[in-house]
Amino acid sequence: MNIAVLGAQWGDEGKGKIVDLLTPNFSFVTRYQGGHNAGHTVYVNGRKFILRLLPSGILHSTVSCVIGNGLVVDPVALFSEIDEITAAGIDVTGRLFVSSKAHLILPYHKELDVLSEAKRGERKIGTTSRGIGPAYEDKIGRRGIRVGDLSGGASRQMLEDAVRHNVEARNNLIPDARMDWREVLAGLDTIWIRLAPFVTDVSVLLDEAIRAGKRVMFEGAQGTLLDIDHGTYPYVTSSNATTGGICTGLGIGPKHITGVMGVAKAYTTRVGEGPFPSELLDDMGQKLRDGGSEYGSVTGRPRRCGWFDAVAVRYAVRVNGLDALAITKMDVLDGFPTLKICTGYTVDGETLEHFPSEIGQLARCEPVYREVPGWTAPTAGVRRFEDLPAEARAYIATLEDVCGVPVALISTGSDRHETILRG
Ligand code: 2SA
Ligand code: MG
Repeated sequence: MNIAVLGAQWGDEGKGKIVDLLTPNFSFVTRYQGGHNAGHTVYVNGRKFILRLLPSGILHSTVSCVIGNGLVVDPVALFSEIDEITAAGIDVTGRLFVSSKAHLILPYHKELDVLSEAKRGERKIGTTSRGIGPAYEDKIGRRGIRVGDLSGGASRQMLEDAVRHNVEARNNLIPDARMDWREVLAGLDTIWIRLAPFVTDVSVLLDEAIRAGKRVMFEGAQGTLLDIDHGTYPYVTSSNATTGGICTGLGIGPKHITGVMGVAKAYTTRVGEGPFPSELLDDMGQKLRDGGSEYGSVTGRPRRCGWFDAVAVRYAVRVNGLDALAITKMDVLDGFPTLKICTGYTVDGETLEHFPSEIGQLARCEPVYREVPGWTAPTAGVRRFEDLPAEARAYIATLEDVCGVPVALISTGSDRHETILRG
């Protein structure tokens, strides 16, 4: 089985832990979209690793990791991440592959990200200011610079023209800017020296591996509701975090994806701007933030917290074709006397059956809640479903019922072992 593990909410669902846990069953772990805006936290032997651009499987020395063409790669961020894990005794030599077709995030993209946010004023997206959006803009605008363009195989003149054009365009946008395109070009030559050994045709690599019976995992970043097409546009990231992004982001056929697991927290969080119907702006929201340490793993921003939103997760089930859910951070709900699950939305006196596509309508949606009893005995660290308090088992059964898919995995703590695997 080649399975996808992706976010069923607004990101930060705890995908990193799930990917890390399942990795021993796979030969490859691949990323297909996004960039170093992701922050996948994995604890190994009590030690915390935050992976941004590298697939979470990198912590296992026998697994090969792939950065697909669908990503935007900031080489400086990539090298510093490689340095960090190398210093921790993890060697990436010969097992990290970067697509020659991935687009580069260059020094001007970050500034353009910040500028674009400032220009939007109150309508800002709340981006991670990593240059993700502007790099994807260049890609779609057909002026982007790809990893393989640095190889010298392509025309040097074309690369030079592209860099000059992009830097000049950026200088025209930023007041008093005088970035020198020659310096940027020289920087690319230095980058290539270090990047070259990792660069490959990822489509060929994966297709051959899968045909030879090797197992591949597809690791999503961000989440379904941050997807550029299916998320809460315009409050989204600039890539396809949903299953559709896997084929385009790696260059493989859909039949190579044999299963899709969605990861969702036992409640909901969101970082950045945009509508969030089940958001809790009261003490309860703060309690979830404190209990779940809900702060951006890359930017440190406090995450907005709310009850589990089954309308949103049902939507993720449909858009991604989810086979099952992994429910994370179950232990954060320990000790709440009662819990709420958002099972529907009402808007303008009408009950909605489906997650709305129009942002204005979503912003006006009122959650319809089902109140369920909490549990007093802790779920923290529990490893067998039977050992969960009855109310926690009932909570999971309700989630299965309202989301329409089985819950195959429950996380009861941050460590690999603090997990319930079902069937
Ligand atoms: P961007 O930078 O263009 O991708 O931002 C656009 C929106 O996407 C959201 N976004 C995220 N949401 C949750 N987690 C993300 N990764 C980091 C983490 C974020 C952090 O794991 O904690 O450290 O703050 C992530 N990346 C992008 C972003 O908030 C915008 O709403
Ligand atoms: Mg995250």
